This record gives sequence, structure tokens and C-alpha cells, in this order.
Amino acid sequence: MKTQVCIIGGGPSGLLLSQLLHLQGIDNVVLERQSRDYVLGRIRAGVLEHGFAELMREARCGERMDREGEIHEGFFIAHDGRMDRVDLHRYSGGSSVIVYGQTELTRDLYEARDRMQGTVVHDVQDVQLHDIAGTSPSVSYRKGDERVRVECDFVIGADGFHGVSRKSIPAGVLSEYEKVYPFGWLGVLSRTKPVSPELIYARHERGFALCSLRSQVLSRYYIQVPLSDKVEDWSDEDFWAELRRRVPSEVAGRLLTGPSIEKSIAPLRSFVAEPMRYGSLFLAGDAAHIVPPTGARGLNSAASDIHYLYHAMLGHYRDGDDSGLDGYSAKALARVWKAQRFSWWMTTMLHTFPDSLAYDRKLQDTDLAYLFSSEAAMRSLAENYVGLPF
Ligand code: FAS
Ligand code: PHB
Repeated sequence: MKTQVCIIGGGPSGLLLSQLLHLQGIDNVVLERQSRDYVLGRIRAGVLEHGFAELMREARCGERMDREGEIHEGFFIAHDGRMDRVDLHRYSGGSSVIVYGQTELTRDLYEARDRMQGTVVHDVQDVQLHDIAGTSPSVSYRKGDERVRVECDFVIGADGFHGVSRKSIPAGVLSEYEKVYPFGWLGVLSRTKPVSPELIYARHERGFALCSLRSQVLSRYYIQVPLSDKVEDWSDEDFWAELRRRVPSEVAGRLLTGPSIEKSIAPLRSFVAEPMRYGSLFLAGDAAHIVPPTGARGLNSAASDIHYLYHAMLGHYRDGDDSGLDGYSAKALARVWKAQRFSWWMTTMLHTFPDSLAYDRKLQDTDLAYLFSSEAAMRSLAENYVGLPF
């Protein structure tokens, strides 16, 4: 098989770039380890920043997002039994976010690939990258008992944290920066009316909680749990009881509960791999960086990688200009690290840390007090949450 761009990973990063390139006549293939149903069965991000939504529209995949997604102009932080609102619209200069599940946007991207007869190969095994530091890069994979080689100009590593791409960069070249948090998020999806029209991030001495949603009939809730917890340790009843303890009584009193249709624990980590380019290999999305979901920056950090790569590829194929490719890693990392900082800050402010000092907890109190007493602090939070410019 020959193509111009071989994309490893059929998650949102890989699919969005594939769609954008195809629309510009740049030939590409997507290689995905899992089946389509498996990819669409994963429940992940829920909040899209302005930049991601614009990219979806540019990729001609934004219609359902604009029809079914909810524009949110603020969210609440619950603490000390009360609720304070973060007015995103006011403090970001009129911007907002869209609440629209990653599952749905991934479905929209797959359907767009199908409509354009894009090449997405599922259930590929043993993907290997070849000569990415040389002049004849290629990617090989096994499908059934057949081994296939894809000759290409560029390889995009959009294969997530556990993918093969980042691991194909020689250890001596790659620098990895990681911070693992001493807790995880137990998430539940339920077919219930959301408890609040806007998200509620709750700080509580028992642990963090988040009340989110996917639609007016589909709610998404999280509670912080110790790393030692397993999903099977938590019955639905126990989950709902603990969530009620961590939110203000006015919220607990109107919480509608129901059976969980998905329940999982996600560990929290901050991670960045540098550089995001090695020869003809370019890393994008979770393959290069991970954030704790407290700042809703996970999926949204992938957006700017895709934006920069898309324009760099256009420059190369349309104008013979490689400045975008040569500058990709530094430019992407500059924005990635700002998302890392914001996610670390939100996580540190809102979670309980097992080994925290009384002094640390006073700083958390002060962070919140400063936030709700300073327009400058609120503007800083708002501009990060709606998405810094690309
Ligand atoms: P993805 O991991 O989504 O996709 C990579 C794809 O590559 C996968 O489909 C995988 O099957 C495939 N792949 C892996 N190895 C391969 C190989 N060797 N060959 C071929 N294919 C391979 N972000 C938020 O903003 N809010 C959240 O609440 C949130 N919750 C999350 C919960 C969990 C459990 C996880 C893991 C992530 C969560 N995230 C959240 C972050 C998440 O949304 C990611 O940022 C997003 O999935 C990034 O998309 P991709 O970069 O496409 O990576
Ligand atoms: C979600 O709805 O899954 C969600 C929303 C906001 C976050 C994290 C997760 O910060």
C-alpha cells in the first residue's frame, strides 16, 4: 500500500487529521488496533473548547455537534457547602465551551470518513514503524495472517498513551516528564436528568466530585477514589450515596439516580514526551501528552496538535514549505505545557491529597478565595478553560 500520510490510531486525533487532509486532497490511511465498536464503546471526554469545535466544522463534521451539543457559558465550583459560578462568557471575552461527548464526535468522524471513502483499517495487529529517521519511511502491520506494508512520506503517531509510535523513538532522543496523582476518578454514566444545567466541580474533604452531562437525558458523574479501589468495590448505591455527601445539600437533594450504564476508574497522570517529532514521525494527542481530566484539557490538547499538523502538511504538499513541519514540535509543546499547567492547577486546587499538610489545605482554601475575589484570577481560569488560542 502507498500513501502520503500514514496515521496510526483511529481515535479523535487520527480521524480528525485524516478527514482534514483528505478534504485537501492529501492521501492518507488510518490504522486502528481495535474494532470500530470497541473505539465507540469508550466513554471519555465531554467538554469541547472553541478551537476543537471550529476544527470539527472545518472538517465538515460539526453539524450534529452544533445541533445536539450544548453551549455552556459557565460552570460551578462547590466548596464549603456553597456554590460559586465561574462566568466563562464574561471573563473569557464572550467565549464558551460545547458539551458534546467524545464518543459522539468520534462517531461523526467515522461517518465522515465513510462518506468520503476514507481508508480506515481496523483490527490491525503488531504495527511497526520502519526507517522513520531515514528517507523511505513505512509502517507495517499484521491483519489476520497477512503482513501489509504501507509506504508513505510521513507517519502520524495518534495512537494514544499506550501506542507504539512514541516507543519507536530512540530512548536517547526522547525526554519524558510525568507526574502520577495518588488517586483516580470513578466515573458513572446514567440515563437520568442531569442534576444541574451547568457542570459542578466539587471540592470536599471526602474527595473531589464532578457533576457533568452528555445531554438532558444522559448524566456523567465522577468521584475521586483511592488508587487501590476497583470498580467492583463500588455498587451503584454506594456511588450515589458518596456523590451526595460531596456536593452541597441543595444539589444532593435534587440528584436523580439510576442504574449505571457505564462505570470505570481512570487513573490521573500528567505526562509530556518531547520532542513530538522524530524524522518523518509526528506525535499527536495522547501519544505525546496526558493531563488529569480536571481541566477538561485532554481531548482539547489534541486539537492544537492536529491544527498545527494539518497546516504543516498543507504547507509541505501545496507550497513546498516545510517550516510548519520543522516548527511543529516546539509550537505544539508550547501550548501543551500551558494545558499541563492549568490541569495540574485545577487538580491541585480541588482534590484531597492523602499526604497533604495542613498548610497545603490552607493554600487550597486560599486559591479558591483568591479566584472568587479577583477578576484577574477569574479571567485566567476562563481563558484556559475555553481554550488558549492556537
Ligand atoms: P486515543 O487514546 O483516544 O486514541 C488512540 C487510538 O489508537 C485508540 O483507538 C487505540 O485503540 C489506537 N491504538 C493504540 N495503539 C495502537 C497501535 N499499536 N496500532 C494501531 N492503533 C493503536 N479527556 C477529557 O478532556 N475529559 C475526560 O473526562 C477524559 N476522560 C478520559 C478517560 C479515560 C479512561 C482516558 C483514557 C482518557 C480520558 N480523557 C479525557 C482524555 C481523552 O479524551 C483523550 O485526550 C483523547 O482520547 C485523545 O484522543 P487520541 O489522541 O485520539 O487518543
Ligand atoms: C465529562 O463530562 O466527562 C468531563 C467534563 C469536564 C471535565 C472532565 C470530564 O473536566
